[in-house]
Amino acid sequence: MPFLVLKKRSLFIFFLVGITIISASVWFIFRSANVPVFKTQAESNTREIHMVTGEFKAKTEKGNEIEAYRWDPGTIFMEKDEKVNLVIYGVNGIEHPFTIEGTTIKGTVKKGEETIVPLQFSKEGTYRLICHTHADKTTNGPMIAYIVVD
Ligand SMILES: [Cu+2]
Repeated sequence: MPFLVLKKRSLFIFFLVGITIISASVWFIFRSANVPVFKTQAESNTREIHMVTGEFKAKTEKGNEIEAYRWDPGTIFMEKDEKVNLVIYGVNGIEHPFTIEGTTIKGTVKKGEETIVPLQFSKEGTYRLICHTHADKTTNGPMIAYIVVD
């Protein structure tokens, strides 16, 4: 009898380990499909701020269609030297290649994908996140968000 109990228990443990490995692999595969711009380690002292790409659309009185792509939220706030992961989810628009003014940070946000942008500023100020496809009203913008660091 003790032998049988032991066998059942080890089978159960084997099953548990199996389930854990399978769910970890599924999680890992799902995560790596998201193609972050910069690889980053999850750190407990890194705050996450979420953003999406959106679109405003309207018709003028003459019947012309006008539209503007937007980062939403359009303004985010962070402390000087604070570590933030800006997680941008592409909803409207196929692609948004961006840079952050005054830095070397650049990347592309694609529809249906999440782009993770690690941020840390040693200087206070307002930094503009600019989409280069929709930079002003002539190109269905301005698609500019403001990162306020103080
Ligand atoms: Cu854009």
